[in-house]
Amino acid sequence: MSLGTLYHCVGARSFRVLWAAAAGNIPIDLVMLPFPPRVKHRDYLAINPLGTIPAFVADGTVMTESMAICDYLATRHPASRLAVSPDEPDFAACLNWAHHGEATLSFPQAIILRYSRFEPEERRLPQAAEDYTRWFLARLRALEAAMADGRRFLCADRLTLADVSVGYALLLADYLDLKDRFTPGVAAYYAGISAEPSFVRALAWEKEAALAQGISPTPAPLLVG
Ligand SMILES: N[C@@H](CCC(=O)N[C@@H](CS)C(=O)NCC(=O)O)C(=O)O
Repeated sequence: MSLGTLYHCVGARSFRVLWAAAAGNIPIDLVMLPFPPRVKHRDYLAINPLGTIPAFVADGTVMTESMAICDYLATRHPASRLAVSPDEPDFAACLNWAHHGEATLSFPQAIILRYSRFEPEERRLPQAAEDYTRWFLARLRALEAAMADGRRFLCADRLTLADVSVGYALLLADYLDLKDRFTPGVAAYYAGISAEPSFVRALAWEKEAALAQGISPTPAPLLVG
């Protein structure tokens, strides 16, 4: 039985939810929207007044934070083993990475996107985009340090919410043409995580759903720029 309905735009943070669902074999319904729905699909504001993506409607509640939704799915579907439980050594580390991916890594990416791609030409700010690119790359230092031992996953020797959160930030960096500026440990981690079968399945699911629902399969960050 479906755990809820995900509202998703190709390439947006809601990819984290799709990836978690694909990795954990968690049934969800998927509604694809054009980006930005705030402008191109005004009816969406009745579901999420912020107009941001994702929205996930479950049990009559609308959730609008990508990692909270992933946490919800992992908790409701423990067989997925996407969460690290309190009695595992990496419990605290997993929580920290799961928040780090959005709060520390994706935050500067939103500024880069806005001022290098989404704003009309005359409102773009190359200096802001470059400053926040450097900020983002500097914030990858923690990941580089964690990868020094060549591990494949961030926590608990398996794919967890930590990888879903941080891995999406790296996918977005790839869309932003920043992959060549990754340090070696980050580059190796991204190569491994983006080759994970669940990641590949989630990308295929996203593309298939977009085409089936009449939405462009081009990731939103690549639509302009
Ligand atoms: N912290 C939220 C951020 C949501 C967010 O800002 N989503 C972006 C897409 S990745 C968005 O909807 N931007 C378009 C807009 O602000 O209208 C999350 O993790 O889901």
